[in-house]
Amino acid sequence: MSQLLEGKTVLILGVANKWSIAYAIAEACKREGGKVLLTYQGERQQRTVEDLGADVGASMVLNCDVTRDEEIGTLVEQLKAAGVTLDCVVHSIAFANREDLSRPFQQTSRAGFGLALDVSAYSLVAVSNALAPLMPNGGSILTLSYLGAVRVVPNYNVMGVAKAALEACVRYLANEMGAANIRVNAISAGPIKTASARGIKDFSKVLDGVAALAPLKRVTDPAEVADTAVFLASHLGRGVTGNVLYVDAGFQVMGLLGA
Ligand code: NAD
Ligand code: IMJ
Repeated sequence: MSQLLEGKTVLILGVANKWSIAYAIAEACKREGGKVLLTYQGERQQRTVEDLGADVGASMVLNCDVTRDEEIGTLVEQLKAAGVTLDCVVHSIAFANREDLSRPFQQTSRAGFGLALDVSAYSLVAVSNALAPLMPNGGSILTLSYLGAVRVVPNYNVMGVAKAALEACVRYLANEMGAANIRVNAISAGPIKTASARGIKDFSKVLDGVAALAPLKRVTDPAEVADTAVFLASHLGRGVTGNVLYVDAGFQVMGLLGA
């Protein structure tokens, strides 16, 4: 069987541990013959991500906190120095203050709003602009979104606003980068039990609700998100840009829930 990412190099930002959606994407990229490079957020994650990198044959595992322009700059310099060119960049990063994901949305502070949008939306713009020069043959940029971008999901709050901004960034970036044959898309994934879901009030109920109500009558498996990421990164995705693809067991098509 031919492999979909043979000869392609994929940089993946957002692996924290083996449950990360980004790690499932790294595994799928490796399976399809892609060369995988990983970044991690600060020293605290270095060891874990280096170990996971070894499991997917990552040739480089580099530091990058996306809120720091100088760290994005250093990342680019390290890649350039190693003579790397990229075919795909996966942005699988989000953060909001925990208190902003539990108290009423209307109480969101200016600082909390800024932080959520900086980490979860602006970082896609910064990373895309910095890495585009390393994609001389065109390529595919991919980010992860959630239904809370376009519908009200209890407690998602400022993250929903950040994901709405992220999806708009995808469209504006896709328009500008298309001339360089760089495609920009988002996958809107159904709820998955990762570190970013840990401690979220009633998350088990969210999963049970989706399993009961979604057309496929089950929750989303990270490997399904990863296979769609492979499609978008590969030649098969060459006609798709500026899009948000739902990989959510069909949940988003439902109008009346529970009927
Ligand atoms: P995760 O916690 O494993 O991944 C989030 C990643 O963001 C971590 O690796 C973390 O280090 C990184 N990050 C946060 N702030 C950063 C910063 N300043 N610089 C660099 N990296 C930073 O959880 P996940 O569920 O795999 O989340 C990945 C993406 O998928 C997120 O964008 C999330 O919103 C999205 N998503 C998750 C779900 C879900 O239910 N788990 C559903 C849809 C979309
Ligand atoms: C997160 C909060 C509230 C409801 C939620 C989620 N639902 C889902 C998520 C229904 C599916 C997970 N998700 C899609 C995210 O994007 C999570 C982002 C996130 C999670 C945390 C938890 C820990 C923390 N800050 C966070 N910032 C962003 O301190």
